Amino acid sequence: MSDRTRRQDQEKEDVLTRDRVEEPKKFKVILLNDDYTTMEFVVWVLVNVFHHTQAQATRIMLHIHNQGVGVAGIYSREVAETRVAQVEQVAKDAGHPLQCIMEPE
Ligand code: TYC
Repeated sequence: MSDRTRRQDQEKEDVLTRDRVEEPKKFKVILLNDDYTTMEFVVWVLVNVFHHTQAQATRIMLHIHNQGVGVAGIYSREVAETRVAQVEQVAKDAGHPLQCIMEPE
């Protein structure tokens, strides 16, 4: 390969690297298990805040109950922040200690 071809190849690669579009960051919204929040309320949250079906919500709730934590959904930063705030609000209103956090995917 000539020096010129090598240089052209390198320049093409530099442009590809420079112009690569980053994937927007995603965040996991995670529910934590506790001994006091009712299973029924957690399923209600998963249906009404995270829009899971009743069957999927029940599976996720049981996973959290058995494993200690579970992912309710994966969203953009803004949507994840909104979901966390919604869970905190409905849990507070209902008098449940349910904890919800977000973390980078
Ligand atoms: N462990 C709770 C109970 O036995 C149920 C529960 C499930 C609580 C999931 C929180 O994120 C949670 N009543």
